[in-house]
Amino acid sequence: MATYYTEPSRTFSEYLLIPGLTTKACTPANVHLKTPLVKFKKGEESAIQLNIPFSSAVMQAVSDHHMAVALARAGGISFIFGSQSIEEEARMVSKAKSWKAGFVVSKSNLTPEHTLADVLELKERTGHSTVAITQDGTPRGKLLGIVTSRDYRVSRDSSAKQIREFMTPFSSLVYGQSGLSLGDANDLIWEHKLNCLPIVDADQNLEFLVFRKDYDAHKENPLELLDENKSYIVGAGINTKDYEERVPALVEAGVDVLVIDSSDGYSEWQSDVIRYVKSNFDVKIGAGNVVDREGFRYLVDAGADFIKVGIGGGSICITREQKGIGRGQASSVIEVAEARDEYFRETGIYVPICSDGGIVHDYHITLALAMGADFVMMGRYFARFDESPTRKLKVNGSFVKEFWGEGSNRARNWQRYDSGGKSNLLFEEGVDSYVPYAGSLQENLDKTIGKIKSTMCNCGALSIQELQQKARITLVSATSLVEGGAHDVMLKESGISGD
Ligand code: RVP
Repeated sequence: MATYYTEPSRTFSEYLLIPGLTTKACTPANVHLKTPLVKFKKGEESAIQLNIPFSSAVMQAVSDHHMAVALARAGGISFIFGSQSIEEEARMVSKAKSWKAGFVVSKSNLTPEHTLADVLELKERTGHSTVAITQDGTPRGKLLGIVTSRDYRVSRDSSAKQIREFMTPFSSLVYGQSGLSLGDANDLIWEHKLNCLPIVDADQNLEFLVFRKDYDAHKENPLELLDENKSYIVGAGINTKDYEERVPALVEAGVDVLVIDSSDGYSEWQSDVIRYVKSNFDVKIGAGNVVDREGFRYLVDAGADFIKVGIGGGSICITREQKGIGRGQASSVIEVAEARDEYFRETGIYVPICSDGGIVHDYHITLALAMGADFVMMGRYFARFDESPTRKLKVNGSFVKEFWGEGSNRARNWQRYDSGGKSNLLFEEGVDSYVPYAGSLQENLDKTIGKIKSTMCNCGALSIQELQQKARITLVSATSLVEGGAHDVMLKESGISGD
């Protein structure tokens, strides 16, 4: 007879945190979000620790080398998608690994035809006083000059003055050629008393800016996740089919950590992959996805360094509808976290778990952490940003970005859904969609992290570990959910004019 669970499987929106005592020391500035990525023994530290508990999904529409650099710079990790050729994936890993900390893609750009008013407006909006002037106004366009606040006087100059009249033109700029090392860039900065050194390619197209202040202390990215060679830490996805060719290529490219990307990871295939990797390479490997104690234990016994949790909760995922398998994300995390703690008590080995998929609101992240996740993996969240690899389009007057599932016909990642049959995707388990465009990763992360830290203070917790110990979590009734949003008021519509 089948086994029946007495409890329904639940999702994050069904829970809330109840505040604990907030001491005066418990301020967001004192909260840290450091968290282990890979397993470690009691009393020791994890060999890789994230500075923020975020990872980006192993998906074509989310994690390429650009995302990997941007997220590592912020303190998290990307897992570059594996549903591409081995060569392409290895190339992306190697690009991300060779990206040098200190080189930034220019965030404020205008053309010579723009005016002083545009410069001032941009400065007000972004806070950056250095503006790259390129032919087409893009961060990678032909560099024609630079504007800094030393180039104009707001009190004297007309705001209609064109940039071409007051920028420092390319002919007077000190610049570096692409391929310059950070050390050499810094020498130029000091020699010429610069604040910013543009790096251009052979065709004068702008590649990066190197700021004096970035080199000095990496102050802008105090949380960046670097290896001992000051390269960003980068992850990559693998599958249970071509791992004997893919893993050596990724290791050669310098990958720091692998993850077996599968919709259902409780399988002998995964166990084989973990054992192969462990006996041939010195590289960390995560496995999954699982939703219960048994799945966790099976993959941990095979040697996995972390376990990914979640089936069917992803925003683009239709696995539950198509196959009738899965479990509410909250219930999955709660049970696997219990299994992880049990395993730790028994063996003294702590195996981090990652809650993957189904994060809709920022507070879902805090709940996942409070329920025992060590970090989360998100697809939709990151797909909305400039740094994701997909096209930005205007649909019905609003900017959107494309976002498609690995199990959709567009990605055709059959290896992720394979259970030993033919080498193709028999039916779709994901959809092709749009998500609202949301701007830059860092701006959004700052807001999300601000909310998480604030909630942690409400709960009296200064670290994720403390949150997990102290959190008090309640189920919410369907009726009380209504109370959580704005209710019994008439919302003002934007754009209504007065008198
Ligand atoms: P979300 O953050 O809700 O967008 O979920 C992302 C997760 O969804 C991925 O990390 C992966 O586990 C899962 N996914 C990716 N593709 C598909 C699919 O096509 N069904 N599901």
